[in-house]
Amino acid sequence: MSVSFDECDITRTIIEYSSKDLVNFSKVDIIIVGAGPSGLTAGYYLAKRGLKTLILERRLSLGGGIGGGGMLFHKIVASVKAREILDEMNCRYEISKENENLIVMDASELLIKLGSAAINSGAKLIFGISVEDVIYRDNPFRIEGVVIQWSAVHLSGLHVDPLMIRAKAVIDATGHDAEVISVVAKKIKDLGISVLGEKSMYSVKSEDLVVERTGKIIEGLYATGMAVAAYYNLPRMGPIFSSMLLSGKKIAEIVISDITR
Ligand code: 48F
Repeated sequence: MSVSFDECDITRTIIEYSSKDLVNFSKVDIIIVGAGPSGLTAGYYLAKRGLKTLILERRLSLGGGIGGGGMLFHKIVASVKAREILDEMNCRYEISKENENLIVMDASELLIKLGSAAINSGAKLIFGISVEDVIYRDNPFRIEGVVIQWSAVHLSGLHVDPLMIRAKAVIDATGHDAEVISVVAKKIKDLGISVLGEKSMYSVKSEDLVVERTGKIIEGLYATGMAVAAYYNLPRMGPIFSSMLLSGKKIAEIVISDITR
C-alpha cells in the first residue's frame, strides 16, 4: 500500500510538534540537567510521582558515562545495595563470582532500561540542549530555572542569545564537572560557594559518601551523582554505578518532599 505525503508535511510536523513541546515544557516542576545514570534515575522517580519533569541532555544520546563501561569493556558493576532499583527497572544482572557484594550487567542494558524507565514514567527527555546558566531571584534567594542553548550553537562558537526555562527545582546531574553548580559559583559570587573538584579513586568510600551528601546545594538547586563528589571534593569511584542510582533516587525523594510541602 502506498501512502502520500510531501516534504513540506515532514517539515511542518517536526517544527509544529517540537515547538508545542518546547512551549509546554518552558515551565516545569523539575529540570534535570544531564541524562546520565543519576539524572535518569531521578527523572524516573520524580515523573512517577506525577511531577512535570524535563531532562535536558547536551549530547544526542543518553546514558552519560554508562555506555563506555569500564575502559570500554562492556560490563559494569554495582553493589548489591542497588538491586531494588535495578529490579524495579527490569534490568538483568548476575552476582559476581569475584565478590558476592558486587553485581554485574551489560552497560547497554542498564543504559536502555534506565532511559526507558524514565521516559515511560512520564519524564520528557530532550537531546542537543546545553544548560549554560541559571535564572535566580533574590529576597529570598533562590534558583528558579535554567538558561539553555542548542549544543550545536555552543560548538559553532557563534554568538547567539539563549532562551530560558522556569522550574521549581533544578537538579545538577552533569557528572564530574558539576556544571550547573560551577556556573552559579562563578557568577553569583556573593553566595560564596565553590566546586572543589573530585578526589582520586577510593571506590568503596565514595559509594557511600556520594549518597550521604546528595541533597540541596542552595534554594532551588540540588545535586546528584558525580556532581555531588565534585562539589564536596569526594573521591571518584570508577565504573561502579550503584551510588549513581541510589543518589538519583535520594534526590528525587528530597525534591518531592521540598516542592510538595
Ligand atoms: O557523566 P554522567 O554519567 O554523570 P552521573 O550521572 O554518572 C557518573 C558515571 O557515569 C560515572 C562514574 C560513577 O559511576 O564515575 O562517570 O553523575 O552524565 C552526565 C550527563 O550530563 C550531560 C553529559 O553530556 C552527560 O550525558 N551534561 C553535562 N553538562 C551538561 C549536560 C550541560 N551543561 N547541559 C546539558 N547536559
